[in-house]
Amino acid sequence: MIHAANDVRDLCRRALAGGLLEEADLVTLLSARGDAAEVLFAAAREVRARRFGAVVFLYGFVYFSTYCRNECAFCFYRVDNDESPRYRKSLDEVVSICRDLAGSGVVLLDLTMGEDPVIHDDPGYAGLLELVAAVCDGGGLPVMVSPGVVPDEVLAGLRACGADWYALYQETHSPELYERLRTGQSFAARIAARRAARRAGLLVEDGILTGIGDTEADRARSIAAMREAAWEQVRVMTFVPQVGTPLADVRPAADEAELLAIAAMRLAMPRSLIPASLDVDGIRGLERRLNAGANVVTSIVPPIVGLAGVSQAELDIDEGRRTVAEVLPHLARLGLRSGTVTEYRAWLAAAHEGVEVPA
Ligand code: SAM
Ligand code: MD0
Ligand code: SF4
Repeated sequence: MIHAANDVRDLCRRALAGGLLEEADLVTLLSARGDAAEVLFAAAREVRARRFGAVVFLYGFVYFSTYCRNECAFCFYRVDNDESPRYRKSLDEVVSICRDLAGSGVVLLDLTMGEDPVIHDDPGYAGLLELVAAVCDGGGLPVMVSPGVVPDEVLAGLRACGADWYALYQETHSPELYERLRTGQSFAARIAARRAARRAGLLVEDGILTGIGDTEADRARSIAAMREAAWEQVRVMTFVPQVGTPLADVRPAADEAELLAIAAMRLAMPRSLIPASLDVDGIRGLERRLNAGANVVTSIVPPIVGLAGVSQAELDIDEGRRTVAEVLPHLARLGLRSGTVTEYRAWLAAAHEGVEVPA
């Protein structure tokens, strides 16, 4: 144990000095417990401070269609689940929600959908492109799109409409585990879609799930794979069991593995944006994730308008606790502040150029 704590300390020192962490080193970091974990979190905060200062970016989340043709084992919105709320917001509704979110102080709008057959069966994806164009024109903010796997031309179309980001999470970079999670969906096609998005000029977010049969070795492999690809944003979320799904009875995991993975990603990918999602444990889980080295808060959802989260469909939403106003005091308590749209646009411009913005 003492041996492990010293190993973690050495690895953190190496990372802070700019050295490379091998996959085996990542396993050591992901195995840290107690004091060793605290050392890791402190190093992750130091790396974040050097690159980003006190700035944290706040992202608005709009789940505009909850219909889906897929059957991901972990997801509340898988096709055959009749317990999940299904809705499809109109273009006007989405534009108006985005305008309100923009007014509330977020710096990005994340337009997310299930693989809704109405949208995916339209060969040109005209409806999706029209929606994204309307939000890009109307919201005045950078836009991320999370539509699932779409053809290469559609990725180019999204960029042409003004989107900055494509989010598509592999969940795991271990093919056998992937097959159990995203049953019936091609592992290779998902990887290829992210690559095509980059070729189309979009910034890319990849991510993993934990607490779902993954081991430290699986997570280390994912982190190494995401580093190799140099994705601009990388995330980890703890699996939240969902009623009406095959994994409904899995015992929910605590958030330690997620926190360790956030910190290990921060050391391995100092330049990347790393979210603390409100969609796992709501507002009460926020400070722990920021203390592990996250520098983005995602899943800020406007109350009242009937929008759902993904892994926490309702948690904190209607009570207005997933809002900018609720997030700000937590940032302040940790000596952090929310980044402005101007700061965020500067970061995006540099990322599109492939250069780094000095903190
Ligand atoms: N349908 C698109 C897709 O799957 O790419 C876009 C939705 S994407 C935002 C949904 C993501 O939320 C998944 O990739 C997964 O990482 C995460 N997620 C879904 N259900 C979850 C759950 N029960 N617990 C934790 N994370 C979950
Ligand atoms: C989140 N619920 O940020 C959202 C979602 C999709 N790009 C993001 C998983 O936690
Ligand atoms: Fe559909 Fe996405 Fe849920 Fe999978 S994770 S079932 S693709 S909404």
